[in-house]
Amino acid sequence: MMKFAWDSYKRYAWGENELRPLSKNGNDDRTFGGLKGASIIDSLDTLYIMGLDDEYQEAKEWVENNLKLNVGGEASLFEVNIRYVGGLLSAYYLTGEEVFKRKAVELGRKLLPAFNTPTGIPHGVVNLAGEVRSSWPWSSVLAEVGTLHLEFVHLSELTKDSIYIEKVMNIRKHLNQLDKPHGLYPNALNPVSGNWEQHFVSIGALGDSFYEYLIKSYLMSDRTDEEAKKMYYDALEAIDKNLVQRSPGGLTYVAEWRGGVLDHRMDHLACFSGGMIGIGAEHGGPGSRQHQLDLAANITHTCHEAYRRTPTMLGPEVFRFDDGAEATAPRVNERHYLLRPEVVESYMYMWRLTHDPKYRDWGWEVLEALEQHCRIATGFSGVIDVYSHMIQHDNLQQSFFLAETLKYLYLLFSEDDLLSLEDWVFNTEAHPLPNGRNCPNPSMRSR
Ligand code: DMJ
Repeated sequence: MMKFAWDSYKRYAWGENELRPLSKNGNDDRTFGGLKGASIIDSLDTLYIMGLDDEYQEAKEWVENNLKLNVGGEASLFEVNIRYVGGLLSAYYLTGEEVFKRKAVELGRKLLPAFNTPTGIPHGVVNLAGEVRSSWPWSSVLAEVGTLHLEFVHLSELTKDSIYIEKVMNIRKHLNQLDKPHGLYPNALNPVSGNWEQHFVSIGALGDSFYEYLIKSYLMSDRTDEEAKKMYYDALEAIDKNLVQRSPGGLTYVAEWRGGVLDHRMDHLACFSGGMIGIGAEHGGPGSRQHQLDLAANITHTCHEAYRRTPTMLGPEVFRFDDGAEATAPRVNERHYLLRPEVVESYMYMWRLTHDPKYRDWGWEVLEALEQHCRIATGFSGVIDVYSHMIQHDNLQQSFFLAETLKYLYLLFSEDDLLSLEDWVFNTEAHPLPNGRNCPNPSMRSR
């Protein structure tokens, strides 16, 4: 599947950010400013661990000769960090090739102007030409400002320049000292005043990877980062108390919170939380371990149900638990599947943690559904309505499909020592970074 996705991208969209398989061309969305080749950067480590050596060499050569960083354009700080910086760092740690480190560091430096705000809470958009924005038309998003830590710690380690760590520690300290409604973190804050902008809380879109980076910062520090640990378990306790619900049919889900009122829906994005809560369960203290493992398993089960209750066996973008809905998507505009990874991500973590064969069975179901409904002659594509037998494709092979969905599926069916969870921490785009004991010394030069 990876080879087919790669060959299709190469054939129709080489050097562009993503493949549009129906129209057989590239996707020139401006998320990355003037940066190109997002699918190549996102694929480097996947190709490498899968032993697709020729393809990995093509990708590496493209980075050496064609990845231009002296580009302008307004880019998403979050997306450039998780895909480009994370992808290049991970390729460096896996292969030891200096070119990846050089490019990661050069790009990391270009992200720093985003932090020139009165509070140091970065703006979500960064001008890659280095121009500083004079106004902040939008608020900063929790998941975006909270999903820099893993990569920035490594940038400081590699450059011996503490500026990156200082930037992310400032964000963390700021978030830590803010008042939180019921201990919950709202999803938006103002980079000028530093205050919350509204009281919308979610572990799906806009919130998700903030929580993930807290527990992973603790794990990546070789379990020394006590501040991250405390913030994670406090946040999880508040989520458990205020957001975790049980449907009439017995499904556990994590609702959203709008100024104190629960919205009984879950984003597909929120399904990453099964895996996150699973890897955190080990470290929260003996009293909470089993409870957190059960919560992780129950959420993962619910996400599987969201897939199982569609005729395509692919899950919708949003599923609801109100007006008689139970992990289904009554609204037509919430029924798409974008090749997202979060459900197989949780299957992979839960498999590694429990070795319960059901997680491999569930992963296989997804693999078959992808082959049946998302594979077309010219690549893989998302689908517009997972409840329809008449499949309509969305014409996009997302770069995270190569970085995450296929990598997590591969790891689900590999031995546990391939990118072992002891030694590696995956960034939110599934790019593995070495944990404290191995950091920053490249330790996996052979597969
Ligand atoms: C990825 O880019 C990352 O996993 C991010 O944290 C959330 N969304 C996509 C995949 O769905």
